[in-house]
Amino acid sequence: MAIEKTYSMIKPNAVAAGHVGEIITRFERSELSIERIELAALTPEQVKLGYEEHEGKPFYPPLIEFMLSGPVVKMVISGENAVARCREIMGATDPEKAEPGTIRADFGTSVRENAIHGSDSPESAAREISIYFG
Ligand code: IDP
Ligand code: MG
Repeated sequence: MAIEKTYSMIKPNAVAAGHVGEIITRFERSELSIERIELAALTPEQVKLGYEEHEGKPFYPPLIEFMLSGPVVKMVISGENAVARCREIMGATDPEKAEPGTIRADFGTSVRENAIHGSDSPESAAREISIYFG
């Protein structure tokens, strides 16, 4: 199986609510490794590029505003099938539809404020690592 890297970030609502430790613990207890981690305020340029694929959708403007509303925790996560495995640990986009025990089910407060981001492919991961870590 392929060793991959993925980009993940704990979104502003989960940082503000004090769930960083619990979320990081879930990755530490998984077979994945946290390679890089940093608390940071994103720039508008980073968020617009990071969510470029959603430009023009009704949820895009409030999503950009939300992602700029407070600090996030940026992470590079690696391991076997890291992209898919990270998304399993995160759960579905809508916290109400996410499997119990996933990060989004436990810490997401709405579809928009769903606590965590994870890349959707190795290509997106490389692009997002470059956008967010430079
Ligand atoms: P993903 O984060 O599970 O990959 P995407 O479809 O790529 O989901 O959407 C990116 C982000 O945009 C979501 O994580 C969520 O924060 C937000 N989002 C997606 N769909 C909606 C929606 O219908 N309403 C509000 N926010 C949304
Ligand atoms: Mg996505």
